[in-house]
Amino acid sequence: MYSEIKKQMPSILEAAGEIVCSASHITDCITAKAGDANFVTEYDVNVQNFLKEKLTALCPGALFFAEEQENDPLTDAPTFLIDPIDGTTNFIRGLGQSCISVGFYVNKKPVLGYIYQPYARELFYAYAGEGAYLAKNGKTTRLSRADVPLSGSLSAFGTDPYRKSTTGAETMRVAGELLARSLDIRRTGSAALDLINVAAGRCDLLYENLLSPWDFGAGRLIVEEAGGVVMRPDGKPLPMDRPSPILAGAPSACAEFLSEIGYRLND
Ligand code: LIP
Repeated sequence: MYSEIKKQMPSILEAAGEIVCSASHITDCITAKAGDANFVTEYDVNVQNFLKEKLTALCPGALFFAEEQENDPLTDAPTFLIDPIDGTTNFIRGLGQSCISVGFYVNKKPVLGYIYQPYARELFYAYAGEGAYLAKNGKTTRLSRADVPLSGSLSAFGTDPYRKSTTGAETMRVAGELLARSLDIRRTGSAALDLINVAAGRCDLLYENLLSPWDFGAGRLIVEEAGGVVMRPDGKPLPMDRPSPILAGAPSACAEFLSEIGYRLND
């Protein structure tokens, strides 16, 4: 099923990636959004509009749940969850660590997931029940991440920066606990990049106090199809219809997180 989407997505994402990589005068087109340090650029909107145009032609009638628009609640209808530039602040600063994330959901369940890292020209994708893959330099590799304990993990965390004035202390508590128990910790500034790093075994765990469905819509499927687990950091299932705290990674590392570190925010 969805063979035409599967066939066309790589070229659509490559073209979207060109919008990101060819951007110029980015600092001239920034708008502040609600919260601390939350920005959107003209390029986020351009990529989102480009993707909506191409995906509407590819899948007429599909709905969109995307970061840079007002969204109706997620329904059971076929829906694309889009973060046009995940890691917007990285994009603004030229850090080269941003991704384009597109998940395709039906009945609020992940069917297809795509994350394109345009600077590295790496396309990560997964089809539900059919595995996760990395396509790069004309070669496609199936992803199968090892199970490792926290002591053998490189642990990534996000800083929930748009709410740092209220959740920053908990973020740093968890980061300190992860540093004490893991090989080391990492913070990339892009949740989608963190999730593909977990799927590829480059990292082994991701924790963040709060992400939106467009941040993790594609990445959760890619991690799960690569042999990882994804949940809330209290062990409950990750909801797809609202922002949520997230824990993703190797099963053993995540189990230790639940028993040794835990989650203390009320949401
Ligand atoms: C960002 C995430 C990042 C998280 C930020 C924000 P954006 O996405 O990728 O990991 O810490 O809160 O959600 O806003 O750059 O698309």
